[in-house]
Amino acid sequence: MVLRIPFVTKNEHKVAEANIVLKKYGVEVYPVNLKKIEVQSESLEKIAALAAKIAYRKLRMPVVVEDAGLFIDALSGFPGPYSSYVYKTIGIKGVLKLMEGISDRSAKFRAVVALAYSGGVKLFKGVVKGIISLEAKGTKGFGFDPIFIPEGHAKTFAELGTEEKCSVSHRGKAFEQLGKWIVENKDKLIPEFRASPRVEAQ
Ligand code: ITT
Repeated sequence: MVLRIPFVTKNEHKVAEANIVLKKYGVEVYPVNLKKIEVQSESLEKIAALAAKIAYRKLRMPVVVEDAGLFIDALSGFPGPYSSYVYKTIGIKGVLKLMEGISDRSAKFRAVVALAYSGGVKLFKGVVKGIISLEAKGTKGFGFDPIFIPEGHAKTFAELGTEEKCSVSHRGKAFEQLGKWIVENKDKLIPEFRASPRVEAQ
């Protein structure tokens, strides 16, 4: 039996990447079209936890949300929690421009996955270190993938492709932990799905 859990996100890439990792744990997430309430905060943990809590109140069944961001060392962690806004405004070109002439190109992606259920909110975190490339390369993935080269690789996430990205990525690591936790705590979650009238809601 596959345990299907709603994932509040409008980003279908996140869903696909999560499912690559969750498959081996007998878990699958599916996107739900619910507004993800994002508080203004510098903390991905706070943003994800509160969004999950609110979604749980609405859905009344275990639910997952994720907040992620790109943190560039030379820019004091910018864009961090503002990654989505920065991507939509100045975009990849703008970030490369900000990095012009900067030799320290180290950066990291962070992801915080929040699972809300009757027992509260559990957080699962993942980080991947790497560097910002000198130019955008590759067509796979989404967001800042074309300018992020993970440690130990010579290619950007957008050149590597989803499977390889997930084996090292922030999201891959965070969802790995979620999968393990669910396997160990299935007894706590399954009764809640049974009790919910909206178990198959999508
Ligand atoms: P939801 O909030 O609906 O889940 P989103 O794409 O807006 O989707 P975030 O708020 O977590 O997600 O935004 C983080 C931004 O950081 C995202 O829009 C991307 O630009 C970037 N980002 C996060 N993870 C990424 C990844 O794996 N690869 C490339 N860029 C990523």
